[in-house]
Amino acid sequence: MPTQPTSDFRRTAIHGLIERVLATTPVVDIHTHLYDPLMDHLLLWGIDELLVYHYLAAEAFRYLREPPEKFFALSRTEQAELIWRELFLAHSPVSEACRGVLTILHRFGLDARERDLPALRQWFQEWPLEAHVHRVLELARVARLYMTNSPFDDAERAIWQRGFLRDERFVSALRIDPLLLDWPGTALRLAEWGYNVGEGLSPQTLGEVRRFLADWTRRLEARYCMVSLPPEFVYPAATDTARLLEGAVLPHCRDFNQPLALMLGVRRHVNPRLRLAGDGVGRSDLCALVNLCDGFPENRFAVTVLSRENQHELCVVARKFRNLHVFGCWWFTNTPSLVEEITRMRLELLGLSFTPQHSDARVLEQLIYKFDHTRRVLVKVLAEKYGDLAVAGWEPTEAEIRRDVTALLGGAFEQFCQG
Ligand code: HDL
Ligand code: ZN
Repeated sequence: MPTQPTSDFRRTAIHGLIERVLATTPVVDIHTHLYDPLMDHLLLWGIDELLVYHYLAAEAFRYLREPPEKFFALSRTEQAELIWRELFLAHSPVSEACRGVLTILHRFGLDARERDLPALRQWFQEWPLEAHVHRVLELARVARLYMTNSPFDDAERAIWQRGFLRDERFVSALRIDPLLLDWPGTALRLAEWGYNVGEGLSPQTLGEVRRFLADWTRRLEARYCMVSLPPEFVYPAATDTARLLEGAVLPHCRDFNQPLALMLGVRRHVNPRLRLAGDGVGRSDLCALVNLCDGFPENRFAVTVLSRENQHELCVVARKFRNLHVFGCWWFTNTPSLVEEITRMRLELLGLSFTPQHSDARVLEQLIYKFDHTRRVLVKVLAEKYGDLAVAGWEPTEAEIRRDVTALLGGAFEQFCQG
């Protein structure tokens, strides 16, 4: 009987295998705020946009004495200079958002230690966008990404109505927050756009809302509908939101065989003076999610929650309903300590039937850091889990690990989308 290698030796061997598989398996990024490069100037990229990202702005405001309004009156370049000074020069850039900027620069082979922002700016400006997009997706090993597309954004709506040659690496998702959260205001806009809707949610109006959703799903070739909802969201309820979900959005998703993505727990404009950086978080009542999954078994729900306190309960709800797919460590939970805690919990409760991360990137190059940091945590947690299997006598093969990782990095989500 050959002597069994020690469990430490096995764990080390498995760690190396997991590292190789994660480094070479492309990811499908299922939620971003990036845009097809041909959508005019909606796609943000370059060092100034990276530095003025609202995650860093929020952290810089904690050091600045001037009011936020004064910051926003500055040019992008001046805002970037100020954030660079406060978060990188006057204080060490230890936060996850700052670390992300350094990871990006490092992966491009740039030496941030020179602390020379003008030189960094010059480097980014030398690249034609098409080549830069290709290189970023290569470095991040992102096969394709899902955009957040809103017909309610005037600039974006005009681009879709004009039409453009699509880049198949940039997939569309239809964002419908104004429809579900501000029906009175949205009813006026739909009427302007030729949909015969009244403020009352009559069958006729709900039919026209479905026509609006169908028109835009076809125009965008959108793969799913998405909405973010506040902690106070409850279902069932005598609200416009509930009525529109039941009478228009969920029937639409069934008609188009698409999941509805719910992002729960965002408290908008906690400090409106900080603009995009001013949103907060609250614990959601996940009974609403139970009632939706239970009440609409023909619908599929892809769900992420913003509150750390909701994460365990979300896993338990997902164990009850196979029409629920859990995804991402969203926004304030996208920190190494919480990604590790949440991913370990999900593996232990859900096995491989979830999607650990999406980037939520707003600036192109963020794909590099968001997935570099995610892969590091995944290596650690997956090596631990597969090592546990090996110690229990179940030696995973490379093919099995590659199959599992492909599922975790977007494969399971796209299968969930197909129903
Ligand atoms: O609502 C959302 O999709 C959030 O991701 C917000 O866009 C938020 O501002 C964000 O960028 N979080 O990462
Ligand atoms: Zn987002």
